[in-house]
Amino acid sequence: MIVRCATTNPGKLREFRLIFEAYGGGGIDLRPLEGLAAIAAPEETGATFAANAALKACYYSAFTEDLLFADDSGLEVEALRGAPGVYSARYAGPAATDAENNAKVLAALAGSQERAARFVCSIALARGGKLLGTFTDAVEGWMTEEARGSFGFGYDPLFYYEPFGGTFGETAPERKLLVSHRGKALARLIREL
Ligand code: ITT
Repeated sequence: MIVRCATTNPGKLREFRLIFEAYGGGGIDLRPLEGLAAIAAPEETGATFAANAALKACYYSAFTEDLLFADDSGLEVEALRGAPGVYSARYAGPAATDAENNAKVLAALAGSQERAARFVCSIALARGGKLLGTFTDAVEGWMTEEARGSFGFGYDPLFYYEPFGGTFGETAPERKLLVSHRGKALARLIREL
């Protein structure tokens, strides 16, 4: 069975490939959505990860006959009342880099002892513009005071995961996927498929 993935984020795509490999493919042939770069991205107007994942999956699935999924994910920091949340990719501005977003979140937390945070991931599955399901999961951790490690992407170097004794930036991708928001949300989708 061919399943298309629609994401413009290379970090996410790398992780999806790894997760499908870890599940031995499960009879699923994962492929990126062809021509994605030429398709205008939809506006992410949802108030929740699940709403934005559904919006992206429905939109992009109109460009293929195959099943397609999209991911909406991000970091919720308790002391920042859930920010950056659904704005995680553009926290420091519409074209912000990971380094700029990380610097902004560290500045917002400067001097704060309250550093609990979670990553959340919603994955929506659709075909022909119709939503078939949404799968959400999360992982709890702590915000560090400086970036550590160069694995992963986004906020990984700032996210301390206590059971591993290090940040996701210091965690090999294969290990991150066993506990991560994305690994667990995709496992739910794979079980459904
Ligand atoms: P697509 O919409 O094309 O998939 P995007 O990067 O714009 O790509 P999102 O709107 O879902 O996707 O934003 C997710 C952001 O949340 C991402 O850019 C990272 O900054 C952050 N993020 C999500 N998952 C993460 C992870 O596993 N590790 C670190 N940061 C993550």
